[in-house]
Amino acid sequence: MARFEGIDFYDIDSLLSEEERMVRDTVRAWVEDRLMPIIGDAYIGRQFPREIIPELAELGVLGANLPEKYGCAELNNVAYGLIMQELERGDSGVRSFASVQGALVMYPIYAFGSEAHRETWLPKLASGEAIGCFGLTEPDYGSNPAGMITTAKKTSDGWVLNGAKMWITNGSMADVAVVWAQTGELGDVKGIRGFVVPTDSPGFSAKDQKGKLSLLASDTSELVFQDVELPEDAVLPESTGGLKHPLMCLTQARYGITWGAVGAAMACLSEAVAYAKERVMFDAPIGQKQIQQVRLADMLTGITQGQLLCYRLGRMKDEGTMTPQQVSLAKRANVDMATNVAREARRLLGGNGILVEYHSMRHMANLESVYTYEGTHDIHSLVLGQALTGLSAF
Ligand code: TGC
Ligand code: FAD
Repeated sequence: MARFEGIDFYDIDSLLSEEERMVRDTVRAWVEDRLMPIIGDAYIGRQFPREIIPELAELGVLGANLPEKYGCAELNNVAYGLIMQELERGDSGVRSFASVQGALVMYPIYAFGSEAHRETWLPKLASGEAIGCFGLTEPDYGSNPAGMITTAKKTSDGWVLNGAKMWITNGSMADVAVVWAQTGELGDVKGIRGFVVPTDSPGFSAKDQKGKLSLLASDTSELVFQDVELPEDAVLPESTGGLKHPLMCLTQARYGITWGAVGAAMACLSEAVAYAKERVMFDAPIGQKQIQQVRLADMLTGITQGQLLCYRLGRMKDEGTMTPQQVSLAKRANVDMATNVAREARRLLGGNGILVEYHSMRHMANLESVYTYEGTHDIHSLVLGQALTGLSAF
């Protein structure tokens, strides 16, 4: 398969700084050289390829938009987005690993933790020495995490954690979990708070989620907390606003997904174009048939629209004007677009399209998870409906 050259119909490249292009090209080359040769086997083997973690750290992609002071690359948000795009061009599970580590573990420790939390955990998480996971979803509270039943009860010298979390990315590999739990209202503090939980704490267990048909090269696990005793300072001290603080983390991760989905779609279009030019049927390349050209034109249109959304969203994030509702629109639109592009690419590939040697079906299956996690497509529809009407339909 030829090296990936990029898809940039509207010359978005010319809007990027030299540093942004350099970051994108570095991660792109790593994906080509290191990830693409192994991702098919990792997927079929249902294993996250752990050997890439030191390389991801070396590339500086873990918590890449957080400060250098804590061992991070301190890149702007467009460069961060481009990293997510390139990683997900390889595989959504690899982007998920980096998203969770950076946006859902390092970000809350940075934004809501104490200086001691930051100094203890951020350099280790940036260097890949420690792996993190984020526990919000529960078996009975997915789209509505406000109802969570996991509790952290205050004791005289700390906290005791009880409950369970479901569908947790990196859960079995993690050294540390950021866990959200009901504490009951304590003075001005609303009742859901974040806790930094070392996974070797007695009473903590993680179990691999069996039977997945999507995101196979990713660790997805259930966490159980049985009387897990935590010190007083396990709580993220600034997480005092109920669901608002975990939702702020989700906004960071959803932002990355917006870019990542475009990367997956680019991989599929690139594969489809190459195949359409080579595969001969009825004495001509299938790319010469009008039906396939319409298919490719629709893919290119969706990707170009998605790229423009990402670019504008990234600049707004760097200016500090981006809203969670704007992120909802982009996550919803781009993941839907990528899901359609992957399906159409797989169809264009005919029988070969179901083989692991090609990438579109892997992306198609992965994107079903991406469509569902970080707020389902429906939930983001309701966020936008509320933004337009002022009426909540949840
Ligand atoms: P609601 O009353 O609307 O809001 C409570 C407070 O939070 C504020 N807020 C947000 N802030 C930042 N970012 C957001 N996205 C925010 N959404 C709301 C809001 O302004 C309010 O603030 P304040 O000051 O008034 O207190 O909360 P609600 O309980 O009605 O919930 C709204 C809803 C349904 C949108 C929310 O629960 C939701 O987003 N549900 C979806 C759950 C979800 O996305 N879970 C993801 C789990 S993690 C995951 O999937 C990782 S996948 C791996 C990977 O990322 O790769
Ligand atoms: P439900 O909330 O039960 O939704 C079921 C259906 O009902 C959906 O179609 C939904 O759109 C619809 N629905 C829900 N509410 C409404 C409504 N008000 N109106 C209309 N329709 C509605 N969570 C974490 O905390 N950490 C992680 O690391 C993590 N990683 C994940 C990895 C994978 C591979 C997957 C699949 C999930 C992961 N999740 C994680 C959980 C994910 O965020 C949830 O699956 C998601 O929020 C949806 O919750 P649910 O699965 O319980 O579906």
